[in-house]
Amino acid sequence: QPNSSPQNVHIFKSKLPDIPLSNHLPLHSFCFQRLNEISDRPCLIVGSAGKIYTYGETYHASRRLAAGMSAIGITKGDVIMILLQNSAEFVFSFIAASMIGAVATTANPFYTPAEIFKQITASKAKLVITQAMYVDKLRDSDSAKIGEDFKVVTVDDPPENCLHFSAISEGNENDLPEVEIHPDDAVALPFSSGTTGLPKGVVLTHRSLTTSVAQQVDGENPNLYLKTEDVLLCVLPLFHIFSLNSVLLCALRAGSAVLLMQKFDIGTLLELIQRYRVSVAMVVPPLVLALAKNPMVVEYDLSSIRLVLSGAAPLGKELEEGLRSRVPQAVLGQGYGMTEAGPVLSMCLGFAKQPFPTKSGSCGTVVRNAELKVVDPETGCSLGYNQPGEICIRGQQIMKGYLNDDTATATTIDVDGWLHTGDVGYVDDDDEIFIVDRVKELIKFKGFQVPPAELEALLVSHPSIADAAVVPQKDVAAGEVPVAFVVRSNGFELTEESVKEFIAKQVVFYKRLHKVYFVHAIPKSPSGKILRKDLRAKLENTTTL
Ligand code: 4UU
Repeated sequence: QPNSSPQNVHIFKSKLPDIPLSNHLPLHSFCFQRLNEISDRPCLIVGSAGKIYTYGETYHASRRLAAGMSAIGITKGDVIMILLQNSAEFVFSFIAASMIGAVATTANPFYTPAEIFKQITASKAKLVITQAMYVDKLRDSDSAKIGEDFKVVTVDDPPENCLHFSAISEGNENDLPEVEIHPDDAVALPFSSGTTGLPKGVVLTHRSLTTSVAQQVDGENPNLYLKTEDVLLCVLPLFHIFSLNSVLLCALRAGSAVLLMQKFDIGTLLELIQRYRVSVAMVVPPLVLALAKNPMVVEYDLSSIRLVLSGAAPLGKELEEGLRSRVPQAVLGQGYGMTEAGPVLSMCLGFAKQPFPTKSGSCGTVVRNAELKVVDPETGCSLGYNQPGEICIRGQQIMKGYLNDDTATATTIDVDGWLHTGDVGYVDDDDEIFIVDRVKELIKFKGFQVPPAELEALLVSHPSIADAAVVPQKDVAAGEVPVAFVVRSNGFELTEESVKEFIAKQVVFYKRLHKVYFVHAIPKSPSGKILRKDLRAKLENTTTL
């Protein structure tokens, strides 16, 4: 590595000064540090029920739950799975786990049984908190069994062999065990495929998350200035790190209110924004599309919105302009995150207390107390301003590593502590970051991760498929959709429909294949790696294949 000597590395920093970090605190203590001051302020607003929990109520509900979890045998280092849509119970469960030194792994309740079990098995979850309607998905596995390998708690009427939430949520705070929590202990375990391969557990420690939240909302001039009077829209799923970190944890730290919505429905969303005077909205590009284009929007009063933060996928300039016309009073900007990066790498400085001017299309500036560099993907050489290359990040917020996977960890975080994102971008003269491409395999459907390796493994398990490759195809509504190149193994009987159906049965809706192209061979490098760039180029150059 000719360029690994420090004098050759061009390091980009925030325009905001570094600040002292309170990242020695356990995550829950950090989030409720100002509890005495704000205990009567609204914390969680459950949109569907109109129920409001104050900061004091949220804190104590979490403590009682922590005591209850502990009473059924969850101890420090144990993993619990939260398999819920956005709800107060989700929040209590996450904080309660932190309070007893346990680790929360979050999963999409729409996952298929196979997808859920991969995560339960890999994380060795001892408790799953979910809704009764998802319990059937937890029954049909030989690898782990309800009652034997893990317990199940449902927030509604419990089916057979399951406990009701009240069995753990009414614990006695005085029985809460004293646990010593080290900043390097894990607190969250989201799953991500990273730059290559299958989904892996991403070990985020108390230090990672307190650092990341502080980088956003702490300091004299916070990068993301949130006030106690703010109401944050929480419609993005909390099982994804964007919403968990930049909505929930940031709001708690700042003392703002969080409006929880179980699922996206444009009418309900608009109605709730108007009713609760939502002031800050974290969104993904498909949601921006709805807000920019849906005719219903003009019938509602959105004048309370002062800030819109889009992330998880690229936001086109036209879309941003479309949204601007709907909420002209608001500051619009982006955040750029990656689960493994803790997750926030950069954020719009237009959100700061003393804002900086920013450009549309930018993903913001690297967060404070962190270092960012751009490297040539071929040579590893560090690049200066305006030169696109792979974005790398270093700081206390990044993951500790992948769970039980030293090899994957070592290919993602190098010996100097740089996390390689697999994203290609550049930093312009005003320190604003622009993402232009991706060198990793990952496909993003509306901001959701679709790991090609997972679909490829399923495809080649089909008796009539000899080889397969999955790549992204551009799509107006979803950003990208997964499409497959398939080599048949026996004649021509296999149809596109049957391949699509074969996959659809085994995966969550956003991983479904949108197109199947039958080919004679998958282009590969001499070492056997799929030449994804060639396949992507094929899609761009040909309208019909
Ligand atoms: C272009 O998507 C995320 C996290 C997003 C996030 C978190 C906190 C955004 C703002 C915030 O405040 O994580 P993953 O792991 O699901 O996906 C990571 C990948 C990135 O590597 C990049 O390819 O998602 C893509 N991505 C983006 N791409 C994330 N944000 C952006 C963006 N523009 N703004």
